[in-house]
Amino acid sequence: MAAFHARVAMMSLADFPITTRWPAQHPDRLQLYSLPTPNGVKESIMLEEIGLPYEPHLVDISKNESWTPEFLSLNPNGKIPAILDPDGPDGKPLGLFESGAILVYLADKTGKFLPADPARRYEALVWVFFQMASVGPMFGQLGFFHKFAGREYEDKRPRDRYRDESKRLLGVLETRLAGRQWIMDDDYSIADIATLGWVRNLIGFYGAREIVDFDSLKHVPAWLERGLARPAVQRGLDIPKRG
Ligand SMILES: N[C@@H](CCC(=O)N[C@@H](CS)C(=O)NCC(=O)O)C(=O)O
Repeated sequence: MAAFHARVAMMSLADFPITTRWPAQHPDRLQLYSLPTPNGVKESIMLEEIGLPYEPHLVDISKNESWTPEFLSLNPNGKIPAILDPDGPDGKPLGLFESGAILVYLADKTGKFLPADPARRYEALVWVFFQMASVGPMFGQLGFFHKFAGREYEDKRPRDRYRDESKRLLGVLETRLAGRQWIMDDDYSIADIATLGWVRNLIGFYGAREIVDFDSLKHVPAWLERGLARPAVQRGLDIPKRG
């Protein structure tokens, strides 16, 4: 036990294999390993919003860089985003993956964008989990079957299934946002940050605007516009810059 503690205490960023492939120019700053995809931009938007100094590293998933041993040493699930915070709990470095967990960590670290009141905190987390477990996976599958390789499949039932489920989820958001500026009323939160990029991507890059009847909605489009008007969101959508 004592030996373990001594080892942890001595750890610096250089002890994390990911830094051999993506070296830290500023080892005192939080390191972000990402790409501006709907999951990746959650963290760049959050980091821009909170103003914490950080160093972004581009992980090119089209070149399978997230499956390299160096990346897998930080995220065994082989997917962006991941972070390494040199100043984690007790001042020790902390590595994290899973975009929702990273958002919660950054919110707790800075006391921003997650309500402090316990009941409201859990309510906000419900919507973060709703994005993580439903919006992201369903919209992502619709992207595959509507825009990417799955488009060629003759059998349209998978596409239709994810289209219907995506539409249904947009309806849930529509109801939640009726009479609200943000998902948590006047509190812009990590629930919005988690979800904005996915809705933008669904109707933009995935080209699914018509098939999910986006223009029949009122509150979701207005919320999206409000979100996209935030300067930190605009900056975050382009970080790390694609090579
Ligand atoms: N549940 C994960 C999902 C992350 C994820 O799916 N990342 C995608 C990009 S948006 C990725 O890295 N894909 C690369 C691959 O699968 O090869 C999270 O939220 O962090």
